[in-house]
This record gives sequence, structure tokens and C-alpha cells, in this order.
Amino acid sequence: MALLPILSYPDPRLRTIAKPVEQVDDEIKTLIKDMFETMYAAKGIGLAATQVDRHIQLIVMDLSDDGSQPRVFINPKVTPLVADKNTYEEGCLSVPEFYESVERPTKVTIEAMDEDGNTFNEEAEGMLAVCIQHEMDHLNGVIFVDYLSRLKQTRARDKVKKVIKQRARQGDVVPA
Ligand code: K1U
Ligand code: ZN
Repeated sequence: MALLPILSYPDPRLRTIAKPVEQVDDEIKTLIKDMFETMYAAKGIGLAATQVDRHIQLIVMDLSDDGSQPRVFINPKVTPLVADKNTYEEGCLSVPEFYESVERPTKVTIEAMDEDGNTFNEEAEGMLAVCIQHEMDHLNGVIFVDYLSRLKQTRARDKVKKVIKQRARQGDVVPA
């Protein structure tokens, strides 16, 4: 297994539109394992392939407190089920240590394939709905700060620069 470097905002590679996965082969299965390892090491609850510079429609997620509920979404399609929206304070592993409120539909349907290539359909609300919409945005080249004011986007850039410098000084993470 391997820890993958995570791209940081405003890296232009985060704007790439992901292509569908054609076959769930050994290469994809290795990438899934590496993405889980990377997500858990970064203390995240989700990770899109875009964030590790792989531009395919693949998301990993674990919303449990103890790493016991890994979920894989391949070629996901997410559709809002209701017009109601909720606000949630979001974070992003590509915008480290920056949190802001984002409004999104409260309830969505998800159609996707799992790691065995089986298609499933699911209704989602709460944290699953928030997280899957955030990760779908990554696959479409959208970052949660895009929903914020110019001033907040500037603050996000400044924060990321500062965190990258701090981490480099501590010898923590090598930037992607
Ligand atoms: O896409 C990502 O960068 C992962 C992101 C998922 C996410 C968290 C909160 C709201 C929407 C999407 C993270 O895991 S950020 C990490 C983090 O700060 C966090 C971890 C657990 C709960 C809440 C935030
Ligand atoms: Zn993110």
C-alpha cells in the first residue's frame, strides 16, 4: 500500500473533469486501497481520485469514528431528491485547516458501482448526502471554496500556503 500526495488548492489539476472507470481491474483495486490509506492518514472522511491526481470517477469514504465503514463509489451519479437545502461547515483535504459553511440539497439519490463492480442505488441524507455531494464536485473540478465570496477564497489560499509551509518545516508532508 502507499500514501498518495494530495493536491492542494489552488492547484489547476483539481479542475480536471474525471472520466468514467471502464473496468474495475487490479489497478483500480490497488488505487482504492491506496486512497483509503491516504484518507485515513490525513484524518479525512472522504477522498475523490481527482485529489490524488487520478482523473477517474472514483470516491472513497468512511463516515464512522473508528474506520469500520469503508465505502467505495465508482462512476457515481448523484441527484437531488428535494428542493430543501441544509448548511454544513465543510472541510477539504485539499484546503487544509480551512472550514466554511456550504448550502446543499438535504436529500439525494446515489447510483454507483462498488469495488466488486456491482451497481447499487441508495437514498442519502445527513453527512452522507453532504460528503457525496462534496466529493462529486471534486470529480467535476469544483472545490467547496468556489461557493464562497472572493474574500473567503483569498483567505483559503493564504491558509493553504501557510499550512504547506508549516508542514514542510516539520517534514510532515511533501507537497504534490
Ligand atoms: O474531499 C475531501 O477533501 C474530504 C473531506 C470530506 C468532507 C468533510 C466535511 C464536509 C464535507 C466533506 C474531509 O474529510 S475534510 C477533513 C475534515 O476536516 C473533517 C473530518 C471529519 C468531519 C468533518 C471534517
Ligand atoms: Zn474536498
